[in-house]
Amino acid sequence: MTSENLNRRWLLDSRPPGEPSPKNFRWSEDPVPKPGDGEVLVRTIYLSLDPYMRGRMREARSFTSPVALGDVMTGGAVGVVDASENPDFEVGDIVEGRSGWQDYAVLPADELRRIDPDTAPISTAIGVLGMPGMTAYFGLLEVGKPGPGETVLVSAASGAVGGLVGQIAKINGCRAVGIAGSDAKCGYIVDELGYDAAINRKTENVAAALEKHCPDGIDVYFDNVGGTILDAALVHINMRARIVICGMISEYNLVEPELARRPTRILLTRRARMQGMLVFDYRDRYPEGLRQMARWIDEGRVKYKEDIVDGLENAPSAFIGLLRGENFGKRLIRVSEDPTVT
Ligand code: NAP
Ligand code: FER
Repeated sequence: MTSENLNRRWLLDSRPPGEPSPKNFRWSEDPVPKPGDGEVLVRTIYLSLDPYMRGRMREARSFTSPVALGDVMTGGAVGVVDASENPDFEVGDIVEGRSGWQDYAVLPADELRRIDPDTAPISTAIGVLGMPGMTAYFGLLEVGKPGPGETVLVSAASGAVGGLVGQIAKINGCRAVGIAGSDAKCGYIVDELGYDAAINRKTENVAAALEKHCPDGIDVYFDNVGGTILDAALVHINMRARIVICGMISEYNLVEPELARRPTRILLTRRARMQGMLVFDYRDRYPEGLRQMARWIDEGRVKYKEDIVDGLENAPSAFIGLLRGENFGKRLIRVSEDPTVT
């Protein structure tokens, strides 16, 4: 799938005002770069597609700088070392790093994580055993602080983060209720992941369904979507509830933030805590989180679902589809053949 002597890349060509279009991305074929002293050339195998990439397309700075116009789109990836000018890495090593939307990237060795292909499928390094997994783990346990018998509500509940949050809630003895965008996703989270109830946000009245499925109210709301679903959830929060503001995907493509009146007064009267979380704050504790998630997978207590799209050329349409909710599980691009799969 990759070319022997060219680096195929997706560059940011323009900034979308609302929903991104394929026209915002420019395809480019450039020479394969050479690693300098201490650097490593990595060939991409799996490219992660994540909602935060919509933020990188904006001019505003957030947890990191925006992608400059004409630069390659940023993104985490799993790849194989193709050439190394660093004694710590050999050709053939599997690594995770910020390669971006391209076949090849030169990266400093200290920004690479070595991946053991015998521990788990290597694609998990950008999923359950990577950034989304750590978001679910630390977001729920450290910010949500769920207690046994409590009700945990999760939105985008079949997704890369949400699919894991519900399972970790169950491991902690909670009642887990998920909101998802199709009957197939709702069936999957109850039948496969062990959620106690699911709400289809497209066919059900979310407010009425929350009343029905959270009869004792909500103690932890793990919010991935913001907007009207957050408003509906707030109405049902209990005294001293914790609301984990993980993401607000329903608002990412809005041209202007909706200025509707929001029910934030409920936070006051219920002495609830609504707190933002950024996974990178827990970087120093990733080894603990990764060890625990790997153990749960081995024990069969945590399952994960990948939504793999073949071919780097399909990255823009697959990303636009992710923002529309077309993915079912952690969306990633298979850029080149996985050498660890036989
Ligand atoms: P994901 O859940 O695998 O995919 C996104 C999902 O969002 C879609 O499948 C869709 O699910 C839902 N969605 C899309 N448009 C929506 C809308 N208008 N209203 C409601 N739901 C909508 O993605 P992910 O990687 O796990 O990310 C989930 C959230 O976590 C995102 O908000 C992301 O930005 C955030 N995040 C935050 C951090 C952090 O450090 N704070 C780290 C990672 C991710 P349904 O079809 O089921 O509705
Ligand atoms: C994400 C959404 C938002 C995410 C990070 C952010 C890593 C951070 C935004 C900011 O710092 O403004 O999915 O994932």
